[in-house]
Amino acid sequence: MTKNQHVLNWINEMAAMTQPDKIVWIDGSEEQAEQLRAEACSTGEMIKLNQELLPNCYLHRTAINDVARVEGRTFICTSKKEDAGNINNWMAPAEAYSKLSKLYTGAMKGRTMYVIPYSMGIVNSDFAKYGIELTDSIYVVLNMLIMTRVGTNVLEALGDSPDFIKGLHAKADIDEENRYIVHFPEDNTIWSVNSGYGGNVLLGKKCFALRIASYLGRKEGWMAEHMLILGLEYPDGDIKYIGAAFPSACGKTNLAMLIPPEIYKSKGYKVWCVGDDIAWLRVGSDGRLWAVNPENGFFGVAPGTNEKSNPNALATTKRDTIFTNVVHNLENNTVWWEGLDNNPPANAIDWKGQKWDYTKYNKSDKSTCGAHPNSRFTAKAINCPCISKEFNNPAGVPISAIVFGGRRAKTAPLVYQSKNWQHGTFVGSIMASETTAAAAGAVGVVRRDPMAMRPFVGYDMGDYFAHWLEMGKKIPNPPKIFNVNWFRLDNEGHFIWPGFGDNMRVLMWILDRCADKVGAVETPIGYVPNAEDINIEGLDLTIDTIRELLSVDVEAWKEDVSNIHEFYNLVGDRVPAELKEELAALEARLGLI
Ligand code: OXD
Ligand code: MN
Repeated sequence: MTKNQHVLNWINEMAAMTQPDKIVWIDGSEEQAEQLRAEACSTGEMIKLNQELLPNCYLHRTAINDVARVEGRTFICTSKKEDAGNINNWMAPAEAYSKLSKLYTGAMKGRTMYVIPYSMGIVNSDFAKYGIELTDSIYVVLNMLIMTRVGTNVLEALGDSPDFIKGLHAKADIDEENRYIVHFPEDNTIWSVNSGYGGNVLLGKKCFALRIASYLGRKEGWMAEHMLILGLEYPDGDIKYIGAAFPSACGKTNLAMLIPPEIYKSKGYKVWCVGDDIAWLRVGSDGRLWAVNPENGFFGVAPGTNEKSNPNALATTKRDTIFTNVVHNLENNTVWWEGLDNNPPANAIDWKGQKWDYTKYNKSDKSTCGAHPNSRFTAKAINCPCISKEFNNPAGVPISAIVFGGRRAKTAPLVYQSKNWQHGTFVGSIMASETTAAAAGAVGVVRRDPMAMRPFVGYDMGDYFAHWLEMGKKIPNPPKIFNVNWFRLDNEGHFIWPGFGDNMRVLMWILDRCADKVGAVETPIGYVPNAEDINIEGLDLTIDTIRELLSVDVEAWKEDVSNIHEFYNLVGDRVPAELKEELAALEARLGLI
């Protein structure tokens, strides 16, 4: 399929080590994909679902010990330890190559090595970056066909160039003790072994599009971020785009596919999804920041997805979808998960492959769940009813606002705006989420997750902050930066803000601020809305509740500041002076110094 010697030599070398019985090149054709689906069904690797109700949909179960990303076994292998930083696990490249080579040796004996040429971003566009993943898993091939752009055209676009990301994945024995997800940013290489779970093995996603891409972005002057991208259309047809970063499991997919509340829908407002997880951002020739979603599909969490929380995601999964670790409903050969509806199937198999008795299901005991809490759907972006018409535009979309957010019971107000790019970078750098404590109203443990990138920056976190500041200097017309918190709790531990589609009310304020259409109140942490500027028409909330949601809890912030100091100390020497100055200025405004 290619004469590129860099590609061929590398494949030969990897094949000599892993010793597959045969090598199959993936060409991106439907015929080949169909053959592979049939093969996977014949071995039990996948189950073909009811083709009338769920055309072209399949079910897969991972090993029981292999159901999520493994941050503890994820490494950044730069030649100097300090370049990987204090937040990442580090191993010397030579040590990592030698350790993993032993695990790979002979690992594909009796198996087939599939060669997947893929592009992150639209082939031949300015944003595009190419990768080749070698894997012995048909499940990986079929997921990559959904999540990325795969095919011979990628090899044509690559030509004779050595500029591609070399990904090697072998299932080996799915041995947890020897599971490694290892990145060599200086060699454009990713090695993953002993896992079959998506986030660890679909190497285009977190490994390439975030960890390696963030490293390349710093070198080349662009950004790779853990952000959804959405377009909000006004009744006159104008569309404004927002990039939003939230830690995993904070509702990125739901926000990206938001259905406007009736008060907006009836006037002709619409929301379009460009991406739900990853954004690559570059400065455009017009001086604005432009974004693409480098992926081609959604790898979404199934539990909790339903007609109310995310009807667009649900509709997207009705065809061409691979479900992983959900309940198999034997009554009609379909799928089910907790939070889909109130009708768990009576005749069903759980994610572990065991007969599942739904009457024993107890909401507060995860071990009784039929679907694994991190069970997933892999679905095509183009099947999403609200996919943006710019999804396939190689130029991307111009970003008006960047939104950060996490789960905070008290500390963060519903929304606030930073003062400028530098302050906005500070706001992103102190992002945090609290684990939900069981006791009503109790505040959980704070995990700082800067820009929602803690597990995904492919280099030192302090250098990453510095890169954000540098980028700010290169964008003549930068987006405004905001922070939101949908998760504020009342004293009884209930969420105050309704969330879901109603989050649009906050996005409207954000875009009004970007267009200089609305005022704000200056507080020690930034600008918050005047309560009457959040539209509550049609909501069962009073303006006083909005005031409460917008209030800045100075005592909580004072406590938070010491946690921020600890985190900056952990990040280490490379935290930029500008951010330390922002922290000192915040302390002064809070009356601490
Ligand atoms: C994540 C994901 O864990 O997108 O962030 O899967
Ligand atoms: Mn994610």
